Amino acid sequence: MSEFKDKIAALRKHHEELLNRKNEPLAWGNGIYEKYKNPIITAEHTPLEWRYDFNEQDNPYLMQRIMMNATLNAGAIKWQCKYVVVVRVEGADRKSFFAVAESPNGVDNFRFWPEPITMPDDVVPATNIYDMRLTAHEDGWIYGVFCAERHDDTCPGDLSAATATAGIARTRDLKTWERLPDLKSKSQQRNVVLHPEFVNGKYAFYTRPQDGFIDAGSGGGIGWALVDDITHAEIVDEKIINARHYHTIMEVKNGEGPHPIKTPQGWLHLAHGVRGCASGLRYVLYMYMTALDDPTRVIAQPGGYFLVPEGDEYIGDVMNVAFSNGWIADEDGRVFIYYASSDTRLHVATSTIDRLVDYCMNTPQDGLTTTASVETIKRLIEKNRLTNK
Ligand code: BGC
Ligand code: BMA
Repeated sequence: MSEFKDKIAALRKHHEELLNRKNEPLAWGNGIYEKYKNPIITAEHTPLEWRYDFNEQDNPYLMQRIMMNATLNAGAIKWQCKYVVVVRVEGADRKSFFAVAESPNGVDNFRFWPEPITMPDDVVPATNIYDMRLTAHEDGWIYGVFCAERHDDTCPGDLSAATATAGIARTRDLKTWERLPDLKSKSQQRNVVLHPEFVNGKYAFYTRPQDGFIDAGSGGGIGWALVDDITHAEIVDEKIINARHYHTIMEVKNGEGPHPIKTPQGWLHLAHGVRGCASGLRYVLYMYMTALDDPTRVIAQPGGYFLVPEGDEYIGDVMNVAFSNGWIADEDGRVFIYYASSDTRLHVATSTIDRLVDYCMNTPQDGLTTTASVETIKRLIEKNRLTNK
């Protein structure tokens, strides 16, 4: 065998070892969910065919011709008995694209399908697309709602001026996608999510109105809007269902994660909250629940964060970020929470519907002041004193 062939064989072996690596839950977590030893998908998991030219004449040094930078913020769905994620893959050129990866068990052995998704751009073309939320809607389609980013041409002198809009596409097989017109809205929108059921016969969206590209603005929070026609979706009325507050984990911004999970006790929501600090923005995950008969009425709001970056998760392209736009509720009650750390790699945390509902219903609410927090802690101490008597 030639030296070139040996190099390829070694590369493939190394890659296979990475793809086949077993994952295991970490001990001594918080009891609410288990985090895992290894991230489930990194840039190195992307197929070698996407990165290397294997022709010896054309690539004698066996270099990566196209480098991959990160694998993050994935939509998720259980599909044909597989745990499937639609990953935001970002190349060295800072362009994100969507690619499907699947696993037999949800926690390891994720493999990408051979080609990235070709997302039709037959609407106003976007410069970058990212963060797809997947919704298997009761109308029979699987929808992908994602952020479409374009330069803001009203500011020709400013190369960083951009607009965020919700792109909408649908599919039956996760391979061929039909692009629908972007969601029409008075404001910019990021973190838009399609609710899985019709509400009053209409499509329902979780929205996140924002004043500017980065700035979520003064009054905002997670919004809600009903839409008659998904093929020409337009927000007419929007109301805020999960507002932000001063000195909380979501003081600056918040946004819906994946679509909520239906449980007998209510809709279970996963969202992200953002606050500003000297090192920049800190993104963490939090949960809340809304009523089954009215998905806009909050019935439980556990205080503080649910999941944050820890250890190596702090380090990456955009430090101090935990972000999730995908989870899978399995038939047996297990929940697979797919989250990315620091805009760099994808992880899983596992829990169950029962544990997450218990967490939402029994975690004290944020009293919004130090005094209230201390009183909450003292009530628990007193309860334990009585229990232990
Ligand atoms: C990035 C996103 C980010 C957004 C706002 C975009 O250009 O691609 O990851 O969420 O800016 O900061
Ligand atoms: C946001 C998101 C994510 C990203 C996060 C941190 O606004 O939409 O794409 O993970 O910023 O950079």
